[in-house]
Amino acid sequence: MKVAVVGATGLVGTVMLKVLEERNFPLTELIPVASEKSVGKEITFKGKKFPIVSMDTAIGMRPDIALFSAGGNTSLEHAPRFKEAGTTVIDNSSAWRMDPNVKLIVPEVNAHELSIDNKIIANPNCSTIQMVVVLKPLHDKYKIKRVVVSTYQSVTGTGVKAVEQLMNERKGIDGPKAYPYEIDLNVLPHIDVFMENGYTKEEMKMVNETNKIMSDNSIKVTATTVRIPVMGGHSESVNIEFENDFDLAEVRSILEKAPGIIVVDDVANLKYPMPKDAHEKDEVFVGRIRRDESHARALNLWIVADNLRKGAATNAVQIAEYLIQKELV
Ligand code: 2RA
Repeated sequence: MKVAVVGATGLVGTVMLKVLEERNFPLTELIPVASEKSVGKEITFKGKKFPIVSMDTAIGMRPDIALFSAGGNTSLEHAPRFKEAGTTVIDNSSAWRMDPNVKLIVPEVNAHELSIDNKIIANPNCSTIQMVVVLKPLHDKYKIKRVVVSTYQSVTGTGVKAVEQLMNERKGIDGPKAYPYEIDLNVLPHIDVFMENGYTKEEMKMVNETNKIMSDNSIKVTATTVRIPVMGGHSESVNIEFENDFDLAEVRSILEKAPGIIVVDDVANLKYPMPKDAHEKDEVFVGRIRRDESHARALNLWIVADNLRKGAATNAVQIAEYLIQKELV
């Protein structure tokens, strides 16, 4: 299995390489791809050195799978070229997510939709992935009517420059700015650009991607996405209104048995999910499970996951694993 990692030197690309190594992904050849300035440098994978190559060289090597994390424009330009060469592309950017001809996949939710014809597959937005992993088993049992979500997102979601801004501010030194305001000791109710309707693009991603992944446009979703000065992962406060009544103990049992979920919910002993505990893990952590006492059929949850792993790299690698397992590549 020849695998290209496009954007191999970026934050998510680096994590994808780490996840491929950790999960002993069955690759016979690794093709790291990055911008021209990195071509010729080497990355180490499983103790072996691999030269970083250009996009054209990688396409010419005809990989079986290409894991992309190189931005939307790069993906729009080059993913079709890999497809033409017979490669299956799994793309982390938002470029293809809402394309009606492209599958938007979270393996625990809708991997069954994949077929051998899907040669460009979209990886959802990190804040959407961790939420739908939890929504899916509850929707199957109780049918979700509406979701209200507020997120508390790590600066790692923005990238290296944002991490540098936070660390510089904590040290009291100046440096490059990823945000319009200080992020240390602050929160920014602003992720990505503002839209006509007053939502941000990040918020509308959560709305639109959730309906597509769940294959149910009847689910009403509203979101407020917020940037906070943490590193380990994204946190979300989620309120779910169901069509049907539910039993709290049964909800907990369903979540404890659901794929990809770890329930951490023992407030008597101060046990609840936190980004510092989710960091570098691949599961979605759920806690603070409780009835919404203001509504007969509503539930409150707290959901945390490492946005660079399950929110991006691990989800993409899990899609690739599924394709191999089902002989779709
Ligand atoms: C963020 N979800 O956290 C977006 C993109 N990674 O900034």
